[in-house]
Amino acid sequence: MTSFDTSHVKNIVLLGHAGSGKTTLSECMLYEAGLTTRRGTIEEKNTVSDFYELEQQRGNSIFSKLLHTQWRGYKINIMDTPGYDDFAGDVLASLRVADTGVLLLNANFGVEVGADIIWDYTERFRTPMVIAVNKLDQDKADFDRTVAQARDHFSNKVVIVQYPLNQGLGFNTIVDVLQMTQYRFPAEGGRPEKLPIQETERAKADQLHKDLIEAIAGNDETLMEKYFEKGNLEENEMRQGLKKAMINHDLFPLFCLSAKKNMGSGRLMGFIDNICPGPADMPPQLTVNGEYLPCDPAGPPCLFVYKVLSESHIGEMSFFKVYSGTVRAGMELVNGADGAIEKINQLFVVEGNKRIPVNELSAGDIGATIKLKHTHVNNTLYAPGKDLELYPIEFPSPLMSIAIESAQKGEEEKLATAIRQICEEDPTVLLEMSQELKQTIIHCQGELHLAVIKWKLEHISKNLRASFSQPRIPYRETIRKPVQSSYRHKKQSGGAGQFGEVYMQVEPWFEGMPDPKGLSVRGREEFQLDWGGKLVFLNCIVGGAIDQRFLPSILKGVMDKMHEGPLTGSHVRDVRVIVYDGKMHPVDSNDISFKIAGMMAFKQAFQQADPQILEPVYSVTVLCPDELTGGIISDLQTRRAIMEGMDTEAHFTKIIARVPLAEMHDYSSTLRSLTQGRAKFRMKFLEYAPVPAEIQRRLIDEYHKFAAHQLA
Ligand SMILES: Nc1nc2c(ncn2[C@@H]2O[C@H](COP(=O)(O)OP(=O)(O)OP(=O)(O)O)[C@@H](O)[C@H]2O)c(=O)[nH]1
Ligand SMILES: [Mg+2]
Repeated sequence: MTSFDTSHVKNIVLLGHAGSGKTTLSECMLYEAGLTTRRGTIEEKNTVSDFYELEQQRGNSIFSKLLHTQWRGYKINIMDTPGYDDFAGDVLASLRVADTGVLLLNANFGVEVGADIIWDYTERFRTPMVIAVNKLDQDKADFDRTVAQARDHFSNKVVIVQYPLNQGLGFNTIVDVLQMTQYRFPAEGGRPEKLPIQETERAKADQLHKDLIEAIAGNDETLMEKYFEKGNLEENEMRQGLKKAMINHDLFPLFCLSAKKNMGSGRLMGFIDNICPGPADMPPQLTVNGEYLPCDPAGPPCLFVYKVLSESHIGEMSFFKVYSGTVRAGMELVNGADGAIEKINQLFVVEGNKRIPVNELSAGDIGATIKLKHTHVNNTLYAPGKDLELYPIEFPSPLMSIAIESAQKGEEEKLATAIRQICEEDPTVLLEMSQELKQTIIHCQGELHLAVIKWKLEHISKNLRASFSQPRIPYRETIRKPVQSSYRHKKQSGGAGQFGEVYMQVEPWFEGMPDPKGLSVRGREEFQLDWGGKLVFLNCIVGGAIDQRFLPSILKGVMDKMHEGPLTGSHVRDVRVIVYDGKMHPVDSNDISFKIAGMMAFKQAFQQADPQILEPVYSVTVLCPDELTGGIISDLQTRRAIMEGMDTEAHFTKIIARVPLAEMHDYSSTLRSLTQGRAKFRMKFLEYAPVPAEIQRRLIDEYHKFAAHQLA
């Protein structure tokens, strides 16, 4: 394998809604470049990219893949990404390192929701974008509608480079208005005949050519002057102008494809190597410490790890892009995250599940290495003595949580290790060991993502048996009225006795609350509780009824109950406790006596103070096509949602509602089946709110049964 210099590398990412044809296009690209002798298909389960059994079973890509071709002296790294939004993390990671995105649209359906979601991501990275209208061979293909939707949804700067002459079942001809050529493909696709544009299409092609020139000139003053002077632009000027406009995110050229029949992919690759920006054309990377790092093969070596994969027989494989310098096998680099030295023992270029060893990779290129010891996704490795850490990828926050436990005693540690390995590979899987809920919880992107996690667990160890359940809800307890109580703890059994008596008032706490009337406050402690809300503890004891030294013990007793509330064992919040009287015994009073008295007085008062269970409420935002709002709102109403309003965001209708977390458990799968995957949602913690009375009764009953069961 020859190594490629920076100016001969292109990094493209294939993007699009699930099923738009990305993997099929990647097969065409490999075939066109002569890397394969036969195009694999999804149906025959033999594509280079979808090599995992799970992908073949489902007929969908699940993991992003790195492929590459050599094409007219260029190395084109191709990242094929999964279309399902559950795998958005992989899409974001690939976008981070790509220099051009190719967004596939299915000509049958126009702009689907996945494309809208992805477009948002590409705006975040300002990735130069090419749009490819695919499946033009299908009966219901509608090119004009797809272009109109692309302009409407993405940008009016989507500019036609090609249009189909005969879309639908007999599709075989594309008119190219950049080259002003008509391409007619043989029935089996591949290399087209290049023809002059036929007479009947001349006027249309001329007009689109003019539109293209004007769009290009409109972004460049020099070109605009030339265009005014000569009424035209040379092909070379158009190329340069188009490239510049793509880099600035100003123009989005649009192409035609039938990936299935391999029509159009050769010209698309020609455009990629000829015009699409390469790594050195893109703005330099900004390092975390504010310096610019140009993509220079002679600069200090610096690489960024965007993906990690574990393979049973080779261990951990790290995928990276070289952002500066030339990385050579055997080199030692520093990991910016912890300062550890990593030795790059072997370098590879990657072809699906094949690795081809190379000696070096230049700035701009993408490759992989194995057996790094301390390196994770989002780490930057660079030359010792430098400080070149790059900004990390911001992965989407989780949308679904599930509790997991080992189904076999003694396997807990094995299971934990396997989950940690999954988290290492997939930064959108988060693991939480919740002390409060006494559960191990996995946070992920949705039902499909969870199915993949389960599959990975099995893949890591066939014998691991895990069971999954709905996570408990972190309820809170509080009170609604002030109550006074007292408790005397007295114990006399031989030796030293125990005695402590406490009088307290327990009140709902609120911001700006005045001090109690008729009592003088001698001591005040305020606690911002770890679980939210406050405890205010006032010492209003008169005349030394209880010694100052016992106050911390009383507080400790109260705090224990705050930790494990009297109603359901949930944390208590927003309470003010006033200790205003009590009694001591000269010999028997001690810390433990006052701790018990404090705890019991608090518990009694709490139960009489109109106690209330609070539940976490989330702000839920659903984005969907307008016609689906009715069904989504009716479903939300069955989840005790309070509708907050509707709006628009990008091309979605936005529904905003407040929904208790307890009602959101299955939301990702329900929303998917309700809308055939055409809607997406996000949720954010808002506040704790009172649960309705009947739910409070049920929760208390359940807790009592649970506690009785624990005691039995
Ligand atoms: N008729 C027709 N079918 C196509 C074309 N391109 C892809 N397909 C079919 O569409 C289906 C989906 O194709 P894929 O290549 O798996 O699509 P993808 O975008 O990779 O899908 P995900 O990986 O799930 O995101 C397969 O059945 C393909 O055979 C095309 O141009 N014409
Ligand atoms: Mg695919």
